[in-house]
Amino acid sequence: MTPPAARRSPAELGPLVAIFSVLVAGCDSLRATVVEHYPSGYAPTAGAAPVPGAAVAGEGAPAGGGAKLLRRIGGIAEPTDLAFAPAGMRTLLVAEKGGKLRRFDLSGPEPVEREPLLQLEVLTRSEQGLLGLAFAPDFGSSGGALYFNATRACSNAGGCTQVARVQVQIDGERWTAGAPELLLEVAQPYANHNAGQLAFGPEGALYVGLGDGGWRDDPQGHGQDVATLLGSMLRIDPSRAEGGKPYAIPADQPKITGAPPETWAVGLRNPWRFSFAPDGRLIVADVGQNRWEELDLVAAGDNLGWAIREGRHCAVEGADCAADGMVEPFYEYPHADGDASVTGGYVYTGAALPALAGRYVFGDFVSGRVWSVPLPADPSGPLVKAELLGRWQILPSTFGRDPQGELWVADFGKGDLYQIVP
Ligand SMILES: [Ca+2]
Repeated sequence: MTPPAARRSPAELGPLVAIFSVLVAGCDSLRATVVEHYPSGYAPTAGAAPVPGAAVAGEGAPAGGGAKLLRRIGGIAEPTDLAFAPAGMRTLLVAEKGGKLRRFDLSGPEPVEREPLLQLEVLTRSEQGLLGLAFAPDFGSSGGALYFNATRACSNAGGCTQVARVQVQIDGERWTAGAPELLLEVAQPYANHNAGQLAFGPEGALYVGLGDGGWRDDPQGHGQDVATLLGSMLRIDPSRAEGGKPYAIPADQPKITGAPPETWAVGLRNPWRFSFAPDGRLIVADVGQNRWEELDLVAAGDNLGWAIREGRHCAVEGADCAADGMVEPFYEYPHADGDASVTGGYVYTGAALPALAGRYVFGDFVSGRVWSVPLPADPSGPLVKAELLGRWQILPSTFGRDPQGELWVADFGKGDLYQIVP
């Protein structure tokens, strides 16, 4: 079907939908799925759009007490990440794909926007852009280091993932950022699967997720090639410089034969979002290709299986795809009924939705469904079961968790930020 002119095409929706245009080049059925998923709601005037300030229930019969979306902030251009400053600072930073880093004061009943903190020059094709933010663990009321992950111009024609930091100074309501200091640069062969998340682990090291470098079927084999940083989870200690690099390698880094010292786990396709559970375990939502989206509990040195495995299945049907030595997901869901691209979230640690206590909340970027799952003690056991919170006419590009443990979700398409409420 052809969408009416008032609706945006997948390409216009930006990188995370444009991926499907890229991925499904030659696969019209999935392209059609993406387009047809938006029968309404993507024109700004569509009647189904949520009302500002009102909580909007999702479609379906959510288990576990249900949830609604309360619109807190609008007018963001393609939000890619939400970073809440530490407790007491009542500040939210919002990354826009185009490179702007916006700041909101949450100390009053309604968010108040302050001066943008940064406007970075970034590449913006497909899944490129300003993609991730992380406050240093010791960031405080006088400021500190803020890290970002962005695809930027470099000597490589495909662009480079750059992980960099800026020093932020806070003087009352005024935040100022110094010049970016480059920490890590990785050439990207394609404009998709650039991953994007940054997060500090409980031990204080910085985790960087890198996708397989893009296109489809991992044509350069980065997923299982441990010698490349692509297709891997990296872990660095940016609090000190060592060995000629502006960061150090943590002393307990896993030894993966043939891998660069930054490598912490391998076999990832596109770990767009990941986070840490309260017990310290790393939860990665690895975006799938043809049939399966997956959630992984990842430990040091793990091989997550891409591009041999997709979910708990062969990535290529009928291929030799034994999962020997690979870690399988603890949850997977198929591409069906509009579901096509997982967006990882957080374990719920808030108080407003007791039914979600201790459960991991995540969504699907294409269908707008949001679910929760329990975290199993043994991730290699039977797959856990998900409970649907609801389905909304949103493109959930990222979740955020505020200092109270309440969850937010960003709609990439319309640029609204919602809080998940009872
Ligand atoms: Ca996998």
